[in-house]
Parts: sequence; C-alpha cells; structure tokens
Amino acid sequence: MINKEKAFTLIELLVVIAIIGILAGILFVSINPSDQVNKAKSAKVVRDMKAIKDAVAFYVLDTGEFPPVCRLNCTKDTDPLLTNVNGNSGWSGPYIQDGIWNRKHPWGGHMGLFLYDSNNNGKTEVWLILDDDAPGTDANDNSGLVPIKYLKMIDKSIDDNNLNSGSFFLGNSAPFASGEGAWRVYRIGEQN
Ligand SMILES: [Ca+2]
Ligand SMILES: [Ca+2]
Ligand SMILES: [Ca+2]
Repeated sequence: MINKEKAFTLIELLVVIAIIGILAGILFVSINPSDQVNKAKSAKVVRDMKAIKDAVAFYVLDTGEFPPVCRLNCTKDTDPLLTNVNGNSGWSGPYIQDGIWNRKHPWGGHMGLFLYDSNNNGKTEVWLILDDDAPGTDANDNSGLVPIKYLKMIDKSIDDNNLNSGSFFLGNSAPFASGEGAWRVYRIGEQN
C-alpha cells in the first residue's frame, strides 16, 4: 500500500518535470528565437541605412545636389540612385544595387528618401525614412511597422540611443507623419 503510494508520487513528479520541460521548450521556441530574428533584422537595417547614406554621399559628391524625393510611389525611373532623374551631367550611378524605389526594411515597410528643412535655416536636409507602408501600397497600410524595442536597438547602433533626439528619431510633427504611423526618420545630411 505504502509502496504504491510512493510509486504514484514518483509518476506525478515525472509528469510535472515533463510539463516543465515542455513549457520551457515552448518558451524557447516562441520567444527567444523571435527576439534573435528581430535583433538580426535590426543589424540588417543598420547596414542598409549606412549603405544608403554612403550612396547619397557619392550622389552629392558627383552631382553637387541632393537626390530628389523617392518614397512610396517611386519607381525605377524616378529613383535618383538608379536613374539620372535630374539629368545632371555629373551623375555616374547607379549608386546602390537595386536602388531604393522598391526597398523594404526587414519588417516590411518601405525605405525612402525625403527632403525637408527641419531646422528652418533655409538649407535642405536629406532624410531616410523607415516607413510602415509596404512598397506599392499607400499610407493606409501599416503592415511594416518597426517595433519600438527594435527602433531603440537601431538608434543605439547608428545614433545617440534616444528616439527623441539626434539624427535618427520618431518624426512626430509635420511634415513627418504623427501618431501611430509616425515616421522613423534618419537625417543623412544638410546642404552646405
Ligand atoms: Ca536645414
Ligand atoms: Ca501607414
Ligand atoms: Ca536618436
């Protein structure tokens, strides 16, 4: 009778251990690898941002001007990094493979070039956007939002580790879109 009870207790213990093992396995599969994937995505987008920044720098060096805006509805033919859109005699691209017109960041939204004088000093700045709208869609698409956690990781890699300051930040005021679809903007440079 006593032995039976002990055996039953041991089986219960084994069942509990098995359940803990399964739960630990589920946690590992569902949480940890996803975080690893997102960390890898963050690293990739930082590499892409640096590559685009370099491409724009060479564009400016060759042409003496900033590339024209290339955003959601940009095409191969209007992509200044692939096509001499302004007919500038110094243009000697393509400046980056595949250009930026159809470029997605790893969360699915488009990357684009934007011109804006954010500090209102009469000198245009060129900006790289990490948007939530996938290439070929419109502003209603929010499928490619970069999670804040990973925006912070990107900021730490490429800027000042603060999403409200520096060259990379959440563009919450006009003309950067505000609210949930706030642009994630990266200031590449300003005109001389
Ligand atoms: Ca300015
Ligand atoms: Ca949107
Ligand atoms: Ca920042």
